[in-house]
Amino acid sequence: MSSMESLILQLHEISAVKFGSFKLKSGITSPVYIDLRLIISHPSLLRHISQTLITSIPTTTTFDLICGVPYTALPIATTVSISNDIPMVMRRKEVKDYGTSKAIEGNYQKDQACLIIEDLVTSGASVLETAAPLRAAGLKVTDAVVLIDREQGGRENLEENGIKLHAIIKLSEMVRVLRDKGKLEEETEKGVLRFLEENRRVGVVKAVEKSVRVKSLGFEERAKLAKNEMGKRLFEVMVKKESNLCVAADVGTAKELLELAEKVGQEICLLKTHVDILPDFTPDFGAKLRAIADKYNFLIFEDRKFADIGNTVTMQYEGGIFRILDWADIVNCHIISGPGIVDGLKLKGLPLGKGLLLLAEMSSAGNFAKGDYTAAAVKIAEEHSDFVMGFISVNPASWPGAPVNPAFIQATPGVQMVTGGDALGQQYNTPYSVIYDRGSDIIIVGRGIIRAANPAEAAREYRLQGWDAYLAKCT
Ligand code: S5P
Repeated sequence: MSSMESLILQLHEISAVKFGSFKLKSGITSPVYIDLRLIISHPSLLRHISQTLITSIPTTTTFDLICGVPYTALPIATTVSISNDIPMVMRRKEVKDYGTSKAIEGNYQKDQACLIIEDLVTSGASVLETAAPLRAAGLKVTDAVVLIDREQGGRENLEENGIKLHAIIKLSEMVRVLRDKGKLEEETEKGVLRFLEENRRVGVVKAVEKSVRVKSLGFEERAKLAKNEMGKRLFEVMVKKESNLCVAADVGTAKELLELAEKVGQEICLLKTHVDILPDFTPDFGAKLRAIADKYNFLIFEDRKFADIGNTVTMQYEGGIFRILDWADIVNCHIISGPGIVDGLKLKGLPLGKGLLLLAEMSSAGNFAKGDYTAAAVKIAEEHSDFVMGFISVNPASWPGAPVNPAFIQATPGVQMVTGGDALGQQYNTPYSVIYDRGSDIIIVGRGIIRAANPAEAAREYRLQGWDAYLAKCT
C-alpha cells in the first residue's frame, strides 16, 4: 500500500473525512466533509502527515522557512519544523494594536524564501491571506504544500498569484481509494465525484464572474472626468506612479513625519497628515513637506475632518498656528453641519486650486455615517463637484446607484494586510478587498506601514497589492 493510500485510510479511520450532507461555509451543500483539526489527537498520524508533506516537495524547490496557515496547519508546520530542523514563522490571524503589533512572529530576514503549509485547499483564499503579510514583510513566497486539495480552483487561483501548489491528496483520488478499499459505497463515490465536477472551479468561476462584471474605468479616463483640478491631478499622479497608496503619517513628531515622507515618497500618491498631533510643529513645516512632495510627486492631504458651520471652518482652514490652506493640497470634512461647510471651505480653497474629500463613511465600529447620511454626502458632492474631489468611504460599491460618478475618487482607511482591528474600534480590511470587492480607489494605510520594521518596504508591498487590485478591476 502506498503512503498516500495509508494516509487516506487513517484519515477515514479517525473520521477526519465524513460522507453525508454538509452545509459548507460558502453555503453550498457538500456530500463530503473534511475536518483535519482532529489530527492533533493522533500524534503518529500527525507525524506521518508532516513527513509526507515535506518529502513531497521537489528538491529543486528551496526554502529557508516554513509557515503554517492558522489554525489547523500550525501543528503540522510545527512538526515539520521540529523533525526537519527548519525554522518556522507564524502569521497572526489578527493584528492587535498593542504589544509588538507584528503580523509575523519569529525571526526572518528579507528575501528569505518561505514555504506555506496548509491542511486543506478549496479556493486558495486562506493561503493567499497568509502569503500577503509574509510578502509584505519582505519574504519570498512561491510554493505552498497542502495535504488535501478539494480541486475547486485553489491551484489555479494560487498560480495566478505566483504560488505553486503541491498537493499530497486530491479529493477525487481520496474517494477512489476509499471505494477501492471497500470503505465507500459506489453511490457515495459517484455522488462526490459528481459534486466535484459541478463545483470543480468554485474559486475560478468566482474569478470569471468578477471579470464579467462591469469593467471599471481607468484612472486616465477618470482624470478627464474630474471637475476639480486637484482631483484631476491626483488621478494623474496615480497613473504616473502606478500607486493608489496613501500613507497616514500618524507619527509622533514633525521630524519623524518628514523622515517618513522621504522613506515612502516614491511609493505613494498621497501623504495624509494629522498636523495637530505634532508637538514640534513650526511654521516652516508646510514648506519642508512641500519640498519632499515635489521631489517624489505626491499630494498632501491634511486629515483635518472639519465639522463646524461654514463661517468657522473658513477660519480654521486658513488661520491659527497651522495655516492648513497654505500647504495642504487636500482637506476633508464631515457633512454633519450641512452643505454650508462645503461652501465655507470652497470659498478659501477653490481659488487656490485645492480639493475637498467628504467623509461619506467611516471605518470605525459603530459609527453613524451610513444610509441617508452617506447619500447626503453624495448629493452635496454632486452639487459642489468643482471643489469636492471625492469621498472617504468604506464600501462605495454598495452605495445605492453605485458606481458613483467616476469623476469622484474614493479613499478608504482601515487597511492592513490582514483583517482585524485595534483596541479602540478601528476595523481593517485587506488592500484587495478594499479596492476590488468594496469598490474603492485609494488605500489609506497608517500603522500597517509606519509600524513595520521597514516602512519603505512595507509601503512598496501595499502599493503593489493596491495597484494589482485596481488593475484586476479594470481588466
Ligand atoms: O473613517 C476613518 C477616516 C479616517 S480619515 N477612519 C480612519 O481611520 N481615518 C484615518 O485613517 C485615521 O485618522 C488614521 O489617520 C488613518 C488610519 O490609520 P491606521 O493606523 O488605522 O491605518
